[in-house]
Amino acid sequence: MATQVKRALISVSDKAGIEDFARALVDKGFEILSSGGTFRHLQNAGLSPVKVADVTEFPEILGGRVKTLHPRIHGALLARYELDEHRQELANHNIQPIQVVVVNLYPFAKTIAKPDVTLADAIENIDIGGPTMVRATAKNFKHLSILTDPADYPRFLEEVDASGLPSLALRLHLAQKAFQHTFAYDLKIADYLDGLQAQDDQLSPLEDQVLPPTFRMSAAREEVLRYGENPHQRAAFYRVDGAAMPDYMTQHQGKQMSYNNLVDMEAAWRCVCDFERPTAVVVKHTNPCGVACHDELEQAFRRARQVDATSSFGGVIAFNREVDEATAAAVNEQFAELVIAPAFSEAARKKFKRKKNLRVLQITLPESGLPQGLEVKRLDHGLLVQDKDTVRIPFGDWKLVSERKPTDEERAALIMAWTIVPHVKSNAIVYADADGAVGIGAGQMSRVDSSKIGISKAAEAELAIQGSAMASDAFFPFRDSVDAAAAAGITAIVEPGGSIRDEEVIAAANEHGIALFFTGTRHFKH
Ligand code: 93A
Repeated sequence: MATQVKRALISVSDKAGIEDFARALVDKGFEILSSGGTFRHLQNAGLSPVKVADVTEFPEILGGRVKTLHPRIHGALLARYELDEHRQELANHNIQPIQVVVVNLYPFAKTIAKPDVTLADAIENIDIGGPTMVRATAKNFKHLSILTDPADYPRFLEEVDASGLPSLALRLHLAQKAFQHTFAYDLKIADYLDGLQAQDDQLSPLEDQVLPPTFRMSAAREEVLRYGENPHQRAAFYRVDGAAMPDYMTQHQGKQMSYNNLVDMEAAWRCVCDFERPTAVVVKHTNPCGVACHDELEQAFRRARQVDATSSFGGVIAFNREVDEATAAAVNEQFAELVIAPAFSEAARKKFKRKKNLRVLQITLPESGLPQGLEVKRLDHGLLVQDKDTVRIPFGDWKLVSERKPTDEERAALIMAWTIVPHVKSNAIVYADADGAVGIGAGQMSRVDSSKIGISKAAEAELAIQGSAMASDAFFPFRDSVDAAAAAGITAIVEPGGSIRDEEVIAAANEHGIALFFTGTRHFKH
C-alpha cells in the first residue's frame, strides 16, 4: 500500500490558501489533479499539477459546464476498491484511483446576493460537476476523503497515512459534512427558483417584480416563505432598510399626517375602493367601524357612522366619490381626524375650512388602480414582506353548502359582508344587510367573541340584525358562532370553510335554516 501513487483531485472556486494545502499534499506524496482554473492557479504558485482534461483525454466543453463529469474521474470516485471486479474494471478502462477530493462550489449564494445579479449569472453559478464529485466521494467514504471546508485541512494532514487516508472516523465526519453542504447548496437554489416568476414565457426574479428599487439596493433576500398571511399571498423575509411615500396624495388642510393617520388612511382607503356604489367607510385603529353604501353620499356616511357611533368619534373617514357640501356638513357634526376622497367640491372644501385641525386628503388614483405591491412588517431582525391581500372571490365562485338557498336580499347582504370582512382585523366577523354593515366584531382572540361583539354593536346602533348576513374571515372552528348568530336573527352566512368541524358547522346552519356558503379563501389580517 505504501508504495501506491496517491492522488488528490482539487477543484475549487474559492482558491484562497489552496496552494499551501496542495503543497502539503505533495509533501505527503500526493499527485495533484485539477480542473482548468485550479490547474492554472496551482501552476502559477509553482506546483506541477496534472490537468483533469489530460486524465480524461477529453477537453473541458460548453464553456466549462462539463469539466470533471467523466467516467475516468467518477469511476475513480465511486469504485468499491475492496472488490476485485471493480479494481479490474478500473484497470480495463485505464482509470487510476483517487484518494482525496478537495472541492468548493461555484459561489451561488454570493452571486444572488449581488444587487445587480442577472438571471443568467445566477444560473451559471449553479454548480453541477462540483456537487457530483462531492456526493460521489462522500458516498465512498470507506475509501476516499472529501474535503469541502478549509477548516478541515489541518486535521486531515495530521491524520493522513501512507496509503493516503485519514482515520475512518474523520472520513465519516467529512462525508456527513459534505452531504450537509450540498443539501444546503441545493436548498439555496430551490429557494431562488421558488422566487422566480414565469410570465409571458419570461423569467424574472421575485425582487424585480415585487420589491421597489429602494429596497433592492440594500436587500439581501434571506428566505422565501411558504406563503404570507394567507395562502394566496407570496411572502419573503428580508434584511433591509428604507421605505417610500406615495406621490398621488394631496393634503388640502389640517395638521401633518401622523403615523397612525397614515396607517388608518390606507385601511380606510383600501376598504372604500372595494365598493362600486357610493360608499362611506369610517375607520378607527385600522378597523372599519362602519361601512355603508347609498346613492346619496351623505346618507351613506350617516349610516356608516351609525353602525358604531361611539367608535366613529375621532375616526378616519373615506369616500369613493366626490364629497359634496351636504356630506361635508355631516362630517363636521363630529370630531374626525381625517377625511379622504378622490375629490371635494368647492363648497365641501369651504365647509371643512371651519375645522382647522381636520386633515383633508385627496387621493388621485393612478389609472392602474390601487397599488398591488407589497406589505411589509418590521421584526426585530428584519422585514417580513408579502403580497397585499387583494384576492376577492366573487359570489359566483362560492359553494352553497347548506340545504337552504339565499334570497336575493340575503345574497346582496352576503356580498356586502364578504366585501367588508378582509378589511377587518382577525378574528373578523361582519354582519351586514344589502346597504352596509350592521355590526362589526374585530381583533378578538376568539371568533365567538368577535361574533358576540358584532351582535352587541348592531343592538347599540339600533340597526336591525334580523335577516342580516354574517361573514367570517376564517373558518369557524366550532358551531358556537353560528348558534350565536342564529339566536341574533342572522339568516345567511359566508365563510372560507376548511375546518375539520365543517360538518358540525353545516349541521348547525341547517338546524337554524341558515343559508351557508364556503368561499375557499380566507382573509386573515393581523
Ligand atoms: O460547471 S460545472 O457544473 N461542471 C463540471 O464538470 C465541474 N467540475 C468542477 N462545475 C464543475 N466544477 C466546479 O468548478 C467545482 O465545484 C469548482 O467550484 C470549480 C473549479 O473550476 P476551475 O478549477 O476551472 O476554477
